[in-house]
Amino acid sequence: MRTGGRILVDQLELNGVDLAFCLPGESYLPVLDALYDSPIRLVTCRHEQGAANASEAYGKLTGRPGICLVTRGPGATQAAVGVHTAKQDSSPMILLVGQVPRAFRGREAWQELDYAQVFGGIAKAAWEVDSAERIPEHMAEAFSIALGGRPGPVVLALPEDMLAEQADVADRSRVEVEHVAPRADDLERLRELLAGSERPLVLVGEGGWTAETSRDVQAFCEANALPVACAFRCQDFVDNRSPSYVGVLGVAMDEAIAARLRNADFVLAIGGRLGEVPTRRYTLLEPPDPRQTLVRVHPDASELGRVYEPDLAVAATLSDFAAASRGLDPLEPRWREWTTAGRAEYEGTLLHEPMEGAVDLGEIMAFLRQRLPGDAIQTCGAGNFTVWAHRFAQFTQFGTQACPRSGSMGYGLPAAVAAQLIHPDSVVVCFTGDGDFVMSSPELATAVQYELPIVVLLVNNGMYGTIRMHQERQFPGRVVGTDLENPDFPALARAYGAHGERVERTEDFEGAFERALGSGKPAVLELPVDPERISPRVKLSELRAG
Ligand SMILES: Cc1ncc(C[n+]2csc(CCOP(=O)(O)OP(=O)(O)O)c2C)c(N)n1
Ligand SMILES: [Mg+2]
Repeated sequence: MRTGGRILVDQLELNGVDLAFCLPGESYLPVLDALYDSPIRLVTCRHEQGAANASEAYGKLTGRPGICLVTRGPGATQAAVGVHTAKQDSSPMILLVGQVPRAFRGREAWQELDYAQVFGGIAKAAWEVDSAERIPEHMAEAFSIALGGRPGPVVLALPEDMLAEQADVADRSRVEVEHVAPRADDLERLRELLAGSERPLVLVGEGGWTAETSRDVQAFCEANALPVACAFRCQDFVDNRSPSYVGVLGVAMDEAIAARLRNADFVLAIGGRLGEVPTRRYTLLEPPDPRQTLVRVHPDASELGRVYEPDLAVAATLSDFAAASRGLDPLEPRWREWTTAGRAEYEGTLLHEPMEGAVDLGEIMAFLRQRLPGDAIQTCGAGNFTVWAHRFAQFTQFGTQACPRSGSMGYGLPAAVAAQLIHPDSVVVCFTGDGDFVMSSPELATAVQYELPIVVLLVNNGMYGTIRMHQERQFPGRVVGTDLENPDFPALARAYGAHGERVERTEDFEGAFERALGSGKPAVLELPVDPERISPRVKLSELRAG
């Protein structure tokens, strides 16, 4: 006989869970108690937003579901942002929520919510487990749904009396996702369509990517001299130094890569969602039947015909497709010049315009490109500072970018906490803004408590810069709601027990960065920047002038 809490934790263990993020609540004490005896490392966060974002990042970095435990009502609603990101970003995640006792259900008891309803439109699936005996069955289903097809978040509500109940039930086995290989005739058709093209482009995105998938896709692209672009915040899917890599289809997209997608006559989209961002608001690829010949590869058949009508739809696990494509006889590339030109354009985007003020983010990013080891992990939230962080970074290994494709502020710090826990020996850099940082700064306490030496680079322009940029563009000079009065960030960092410094000049950055790494503690380096340079190629005064 085991309690519901014990049965649940046993299912986590046999599914290989080694780390879980929580904010405790009295609604799931039997689960916490079972974790007391478990090898699973339980990391206590300071806000459910942080716990949920950290577990989302765990799912993104490991490919196995991130586990998040929160209490009912207020805990669950605060965790919702991480569930939303896991959905938009196709990351496997399981949110476990305490629930009122079964006998009180439907009375709007204290902190009661109907989780299936609340999360129905956010998660991939959400339901309530109502007997301890069926926990193994429900957990197996939760893992299958989180990992299968297009990965995503699952929410399970756990009535507190059910967790305390004893049951005699056998465990299920570890959930593995079935691999679906592409059909031989699909590969043949792909080769034919590609052979008929002159300006092909391969586009890679989320949906069960692995390091092996990266290597195989890159080998396929290089063997055929094909240009490959990454979807927004999937920049670590291909080695950016490859002669085939031509850039990222992200927010603040470079004109050259936008034109390359618009002018392509053939697009092979491996994973990804062909969503609003990589298609630049559905203009570079026009729904429903784009001008480009479209080959769509996705493990989830329901994604294949979404928004766009492909010329060829291939339902396959991305790694199986990648391995099979690598095995295809290479074609004589009529597009070699097209690819070389794309590569040259990409290399051009790494050059930055000098920035106003004493701190030049382009220079700092150029330094980091040289300084950061290949396995360094970069995280961020949302804001214009990310445009520098993405545009001027070069990724060489899969699993080194943990950023929210959902564009959610507050993600970077908890994601850095998760990244450093998973990879204790890697350098973890969190790019953040003055607005973005304050949204999840309590997780600095988590980083201190668990002795995680993450380096936070905090770009301070004294405003919610992204929104100011749009505001000045649409309503020049009418500044409202976007100015920020900020705390003394280095002092705040030190108060948490972290290392804190303000870097006043570009030339001081290197020393400060080395001191941050050398401190062995979480570190916050504030970079005060001139608000005039609102984005790498946009000046505030020019926007205002129209
Ligand atoms: C949770 C959340 N709330 C609001 C927004 C809208 N938003 C996007 S960027 C941004 C400003 C971010 O400010 P900051 O971190 O200072 O970065 P900056 O743009 O100034 O570089 C806001 C408010 C969002 N993306 N996510
Ligand atoms: Mg700002």
